[in-house]
Amino acid sequence: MKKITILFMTLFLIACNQSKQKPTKETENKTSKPNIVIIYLDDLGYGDLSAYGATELKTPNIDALANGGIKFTNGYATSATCTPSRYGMLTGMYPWRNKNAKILPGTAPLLISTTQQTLPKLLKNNGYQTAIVGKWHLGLGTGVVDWNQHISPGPNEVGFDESYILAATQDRVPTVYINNGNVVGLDKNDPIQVNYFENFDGEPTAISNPEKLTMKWHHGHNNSIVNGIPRIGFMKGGESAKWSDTDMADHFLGKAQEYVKTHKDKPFFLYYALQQPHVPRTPHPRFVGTSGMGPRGDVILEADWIVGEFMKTLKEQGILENTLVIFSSDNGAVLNDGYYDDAVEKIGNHKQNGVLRGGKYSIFEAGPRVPFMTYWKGTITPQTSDAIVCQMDLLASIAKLIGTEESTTDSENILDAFLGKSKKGRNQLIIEATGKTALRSGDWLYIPAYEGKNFREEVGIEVGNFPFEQLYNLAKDKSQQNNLANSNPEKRNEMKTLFLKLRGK
Ligand code: NG6
Ligand code: CA
Repeated sequence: MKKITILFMTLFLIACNQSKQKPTKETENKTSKPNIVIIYLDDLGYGDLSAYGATELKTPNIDALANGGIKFTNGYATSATCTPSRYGMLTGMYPWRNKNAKILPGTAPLLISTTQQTLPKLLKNNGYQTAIVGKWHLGLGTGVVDWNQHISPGPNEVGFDESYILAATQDRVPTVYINNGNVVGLDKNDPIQVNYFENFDGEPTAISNPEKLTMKWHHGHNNSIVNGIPRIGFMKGGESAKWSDTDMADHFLGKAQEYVKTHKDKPFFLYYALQQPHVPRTPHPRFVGTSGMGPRGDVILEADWIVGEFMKTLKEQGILENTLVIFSSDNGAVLNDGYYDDAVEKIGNHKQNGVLRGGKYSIFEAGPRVPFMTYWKGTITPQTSDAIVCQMDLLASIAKLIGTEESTTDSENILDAFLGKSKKGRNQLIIEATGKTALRSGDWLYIPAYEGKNFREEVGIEVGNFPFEQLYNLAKDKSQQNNLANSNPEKRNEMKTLFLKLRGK
């Protein structure tokens, strides 16, 4: 009798346990609250991956995401440069609504208001652990930053529980890592000073001491020298805190892997912003010469390896099927972005922007249209999608995914497109390039008349400025060769009216 009671009680307890814990955990983790990782490259072009048609570079690890998930052919950053694109993605707002959303110096104040909605805030408020590892470039502090004290506000004040970042770009000072607002490895007896207007007395620059350079500057980039590389901006002190350029990719990978390992037991959001293939291109010695295309190709292969290692970590930690991975780039490709590094000379047959016209800085498609994929093993069915999707839409779409709603002004819920349940994304999108905007609507692209030069010689890119309007049918003319503005005035006027309405003019 006694034995039977114990047996029944044990069975009852097991049953309770199963019904209480297992299903709840599964529903929570698998369907409504997957981990979310954004892997974001810097200046990777539409044609830089073999999954997107590159024949001269092989990127098997990133291709695995494209081929095992959704490869978007009409995936956009909001902009053709870094700061506005990151602003758009993290806030869900068009960057042209904020007049300060342009390429920022390393000393710029925080661009995102601490009262603004952001993707990490949304997730944090819904039970996620949140972190950024890598490039920030959205400003820090409120005015003059003292790099020797705790630096705030920054990523930790706009929704990230944890941050391990470089402040601006790899070519801008300060060339140090910042961990939750504190410069890493700083010796208080050797304080850091940063200035974007004038040099510190007696400090070497690329102009005064060209013999100290291991990399030559082509345009800009002739201020302070760090690790033999001339940078934008002047910096003094902080010797022990200076990063190693060639170790940067491994360094960030280590931080991203560590984060995954230590946070895998609860849902997390990791924004992993790699620095490649932005200038200065500094592959680790084990990747030097691997592409035959010079440092730009080498760092793309390095980034591909890094992505593979990171994905392995998700797998080894047993969370691959419970993690939505989004891969993209902040803007299109540029070859010469200010240093002599053979990017132009060794390009061979590689088409860094595929068939798209323009490049980084350009209102033509190669500016904002970038590689874009969503990957979720076991949940997303592999496919190619022509849906128009923008990084800005992640906020409203992810809100929907985790069972909440978000109606910021510009982010659209296109979750079904991101999960491959629909081939329809947004209808319209305003794209931006160095302050100039254009309208994509369906297959059509309308660019207003703009003053200024079309061809920017120093970077060798057509930025798209013409003193007349441009209209393209992107379905038939992906390379924007036939301006239909004159031959199709009806469409042109329809697009113009819509553009002015959406732009609020
Ligand atoms: C430009 C830099 C360029 C790059 C860019 C920012 C010069 C002449 N050029 O001003 O090298 O740093 O800013 O790139 O200084 S982005 O991808 O972060 O937007
Ligand atoms: Ca960039």
